[in-house]
Amino acid sequence: MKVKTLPRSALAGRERLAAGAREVLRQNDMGGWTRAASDLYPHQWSWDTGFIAIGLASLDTRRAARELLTLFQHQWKTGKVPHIVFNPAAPPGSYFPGPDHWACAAASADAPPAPPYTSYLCQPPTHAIAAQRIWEAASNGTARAEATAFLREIYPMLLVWHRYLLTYRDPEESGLLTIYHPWESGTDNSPRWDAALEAVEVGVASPHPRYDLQHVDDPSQRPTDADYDRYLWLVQLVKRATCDEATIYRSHPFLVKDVLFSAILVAANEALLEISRLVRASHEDEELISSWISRGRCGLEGRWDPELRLYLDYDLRAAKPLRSRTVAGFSPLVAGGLKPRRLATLLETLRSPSFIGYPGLRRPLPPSTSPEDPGFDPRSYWRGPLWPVIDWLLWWSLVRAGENQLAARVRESSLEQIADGGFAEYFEPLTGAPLGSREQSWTAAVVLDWLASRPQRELRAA
Ligand code: 2M8
Repeated sequence: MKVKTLPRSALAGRERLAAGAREVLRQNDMGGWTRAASDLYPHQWSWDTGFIAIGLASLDTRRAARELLTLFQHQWKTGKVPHIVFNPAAPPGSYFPGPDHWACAAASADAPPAPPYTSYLCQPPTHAIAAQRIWEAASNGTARAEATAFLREIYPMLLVWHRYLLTYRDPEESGLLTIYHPWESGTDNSPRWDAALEAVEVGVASPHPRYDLQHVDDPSQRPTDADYDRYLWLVQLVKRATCDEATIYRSHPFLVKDVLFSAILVAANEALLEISRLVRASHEDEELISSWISRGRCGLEGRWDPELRLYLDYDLRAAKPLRSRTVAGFSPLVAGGLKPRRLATLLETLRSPSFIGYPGLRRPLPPSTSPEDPGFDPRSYWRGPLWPVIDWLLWWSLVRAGENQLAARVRESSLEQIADGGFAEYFEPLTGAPLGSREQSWTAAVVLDWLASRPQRELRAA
């Protein structure tokens, strides 16, 4: 099959885009780790780090490896990788809740030495996927040898991280992971969590500043004060439970099985399985990781909703599915291994007017929340806007599923959107307007990965 070459003007456009992406990552580089964004997010975030390392892999595999290793220096004794590692040099008043708010985590016997302080929540495990990508990108002799040494170093840390998730966050062995807070999902104010949050009785929380609102054009792009009341109350409850997982599991009012988190863990376990072979880990490790993959796929399959034709999260407290139509409904695509008929049905939903086929979309990309969902808001954060990082996950999953045409369309549309609107955190789906932070590291990172010889990879996978 012939690879189509781009006209000269398009190539120049791509080069400009790549240069812009490199510049965003350079500006946000704090020496060994990258802040999620220049003003809004001056710290290191866990799942952002995975995506950032994927982007850096196409520039410098050694630097990309360091990005992950820096994060894993702050791994908890339980294996948990904290959702934020706080930058001690960030100016006070730059982010709330900042290090002082979470400092009590240092009191837990499981916490790593502080400072720097960490949060006591976690986020989806993108890290093994990034580690595998770094090894793939290191193609010449020295870089390959270094990347193999890096895999040997990070493998045990990844293994205990995944083991933490599969034990503490899935005591039922359901294959689905429990989150304690919408921040753990990474899709903070998504309508996915509305019903479960509504049921939380918020007690007295101390007043909280909204520094985040200084860094966006319009407060409606961020979660509301009422959302923050709930977020901070849930943080306080985890604090009261002294971060003890069994206590949280018994007493916490927000316990939700998150399908996107669970699906990312399945994909990460596939990467970990490959890494275990590369580092010649034991046969028992291989068997264990393979069993985690099957358990995850099986758990996800049970969350299919034949009426919405999507996969749904599950509220453990209310003992019922959370019925909202969001991109998380496509999560098993990320996990892979779908039966052909189910894959076809799921792709029909993706192409339907509920998502990519919605009339009036600026580009054929899936809004984070379906415009047909009552919770849809085209400008509010995870309630409707398009997220390049989600487009990357979708593209990556479609390539893995052999759906190359649709994958290429997602990649091209998302690149076009970023070329027009810049390296924004998210975009308005009806107009394409950039929203949120303007120099978001993971947006730059996915652009770099997309631009690094992608058509060839799609053809190889075909
Ligand atoms: C957003 O979340 C943080 C809280 O963790 C915030 O709004 O302050 C989310 O988009 C999350 O997924 C992301 O990891 C983080 C940093 O980019 O920002």
